[in-house]
Amino acid sequence: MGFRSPLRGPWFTSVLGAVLLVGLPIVIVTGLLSYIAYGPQFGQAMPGDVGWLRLPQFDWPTDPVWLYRLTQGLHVGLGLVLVPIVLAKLWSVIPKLFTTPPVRSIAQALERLSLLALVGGILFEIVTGVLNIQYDYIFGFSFYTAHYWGAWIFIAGFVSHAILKTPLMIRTLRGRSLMQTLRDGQEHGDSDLIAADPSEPTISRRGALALVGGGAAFVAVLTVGQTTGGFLRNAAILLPRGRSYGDGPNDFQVNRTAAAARIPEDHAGWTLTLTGGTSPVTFTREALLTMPQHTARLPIACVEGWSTVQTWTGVRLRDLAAAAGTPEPGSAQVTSLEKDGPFRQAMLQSNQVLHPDSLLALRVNGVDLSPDHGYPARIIVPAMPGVHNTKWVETIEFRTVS
Ligand SMILES: Nc1nc2c(c(=O)[nH]1)N[C@H]1C(S)=C(S)[C@@H](COP(=O)(O)O)O[C@H]1N2
Ligand SMILES: [Mo]
Repeated sequence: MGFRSPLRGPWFTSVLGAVLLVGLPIVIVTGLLSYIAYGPQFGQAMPGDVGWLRLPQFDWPTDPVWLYRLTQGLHVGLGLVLVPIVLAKLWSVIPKLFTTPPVRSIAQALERLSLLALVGGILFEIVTGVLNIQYDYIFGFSFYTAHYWGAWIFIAGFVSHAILKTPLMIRTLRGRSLMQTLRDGQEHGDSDLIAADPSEPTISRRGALALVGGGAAFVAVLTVGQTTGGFLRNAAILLPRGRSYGDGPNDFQVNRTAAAARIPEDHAGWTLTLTGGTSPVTFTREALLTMPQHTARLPIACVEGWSTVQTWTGVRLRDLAAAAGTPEPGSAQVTSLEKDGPFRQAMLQSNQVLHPDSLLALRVNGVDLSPDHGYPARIIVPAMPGVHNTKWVETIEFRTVS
């Protein structure tokens, strides 16, 4: 096969490789942190049983309050921004992927296997990740499970590739200055990345780098609005869900609407039930409003990368724990009015119940919660993944075990 672009060469590949060598570990680590933030100790991270790939388990912190907003914003945002660079890097090494004969030695067979994990793994992670933020769980299998196992295959490929190739990358980048290479446009030396019979360039090397960088910048513009909100939110077309809708003070991202969750519209008979003490305790919404109210500015940060900061008012979870007769719970199980759906319940860690800003929110931005944001009451806990901030809460069971 003739791959004749004069742009290909070790220098071009190395520049892209250096960017990915810095960027991809951030995407990997923040992704694994997201798994831990979901609370695998409660069996509520997916996949549940990961055998010897079990990550260190620790209670996800509640401080700083923007922690998950940062880690997951980076995971999704940086992950998207790096897509054009990954594709350019793959393009730059295409001749290598098609060398003949495909296998010459055992060492080379192993190297090619690691390339398969690297290339297959990253393409799989990009496709599953992008589809998950575009559509509502369209997979016949669990997105989380697929994305988790895919990640480990990719990590294995990435680590072996980085060990094998980083020395060559450093040598290549040291050998020629950026300016020098951009100026004369041609790659030199002896490398099977350089076309033996190059065609006429259709674009300069400078232009090629600008194209790739511009692609990444363009994706960045289409992404940052998911976190910044405001004008750029309209440009965040890569995250169509979590767009603002609602009225007045309730006008901020809604993931699942009350209608979609089939929450009844009439809450006249609603009560909150707390269990775990000697006997269950129930509260009407009026009764909750007569308890001490606390206000906190806290983010909701979704696994899909979008986030928003709002001002929530309600009863402290630790006050509710005390009212239930369990002032120092080891954990708490929150259950929603929602009848089914994967997010109808969540387990909270002890630190998430006891944090002074952890609330059963009744109001947001000075008004009652809207039905879509969880009326009559919802959970809001600092630094917790959005998904565990259960809406339309019906019961909380405080437990002694953690
Ligand atoms: N009962 C229930 N609570 C839920 C959900 C849900 O589907 N059902 N979605 C969760 C998810 S994934 C997120 S990101 C937040 C979003 O809250 P918001 O719609 O008020 O912005 O609510 C969480 N609480
Ligand atoms: Mo979410």
